[in-house]
Amino acid sequence: MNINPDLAAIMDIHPEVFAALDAGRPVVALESTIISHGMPYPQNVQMAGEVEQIVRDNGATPATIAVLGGRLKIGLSPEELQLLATDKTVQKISTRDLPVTVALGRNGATTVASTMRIASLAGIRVFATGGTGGVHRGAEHSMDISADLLELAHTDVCVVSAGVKSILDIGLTLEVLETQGVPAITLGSDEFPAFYSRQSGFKSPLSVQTEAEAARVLHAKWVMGLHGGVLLANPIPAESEIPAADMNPHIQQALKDMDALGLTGKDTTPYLLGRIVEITGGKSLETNIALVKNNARVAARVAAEYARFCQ
Ligand code: PSU
Ligand code: MN
Repeated sequence: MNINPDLAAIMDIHPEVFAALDAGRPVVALESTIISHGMPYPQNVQMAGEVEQIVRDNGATPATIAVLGGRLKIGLSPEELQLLATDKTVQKISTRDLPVTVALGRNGATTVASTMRIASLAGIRVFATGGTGGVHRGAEHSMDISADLLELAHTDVCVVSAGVKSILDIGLTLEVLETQGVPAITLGSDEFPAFYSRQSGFKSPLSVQTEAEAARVLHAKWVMGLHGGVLLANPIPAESEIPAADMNPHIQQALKDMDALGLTGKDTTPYLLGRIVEITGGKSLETNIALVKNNARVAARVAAEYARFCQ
């Protein structure tokens, strides 16, 4: 591995992750905002451990990413996962926050955007999450467009997600991805999925049928020098989904409650996720956990297939 010494000086790559990267074996990055701000305790820490195990069971090494004490951490200990799951002072940090968090020696849980960037700095090309950020509803007035979309435009990482939550504007999100040259590819379906639900009402711009095909797409993209990420959308299994028709009224309610509180910016996604758990009596949390596990499984297989191009 070839990492510039100034960067290496602020980075801690877990020995197991380092060994895998050094040998060209498959590694899957995992984010930490989903732990600190995406789910309640103790389900969050349990999910984090189980997802790492699923990555291992499917032939790859997990690397959960965060910033702790100002250091870029790639691969966390069980104690560090517990800290992220319980310490309310840990901030949700996106790419714009990285310099301050590092310079001032703070703790931060990384979003899709900042996890992608750190993964890429360490040479990790495949990343599993739950759902990515996107264009928020009403963005034509608020300009609230997740930095996740901009990071996908620039950083060479494949993000495996269950699509985009319908708390966002899915149509506008797909438009921004197209403008930025980001392939949005659905695995095994012609319809782009909506996180809790398999159906979104939007046709997927692109699709592939297998993880091996997805890995070939990554190789083709990057070998052509087409920099930037790939969004690989992986629909939640039918037995775990909340159908779109059941979900939509819950989402409307959560959006209404958020407007009443006047929440904006980085607080909106954590609020909406938490409110939807309350409104659904915990059902959406089960669904969220099921889809993250499903994404970890697929990401490990994509990473294993992609590693064959890098020998
Ligand atoms: N979607 C989820 N759970 C999450 C997130 C998204 O189902 O926890 C987090 C991710 O870290 C994502 C971030 O990058 O929310 C997006 O936040 P924003 O909309 O503020 O960009
Ligand atoms: Mn935002």
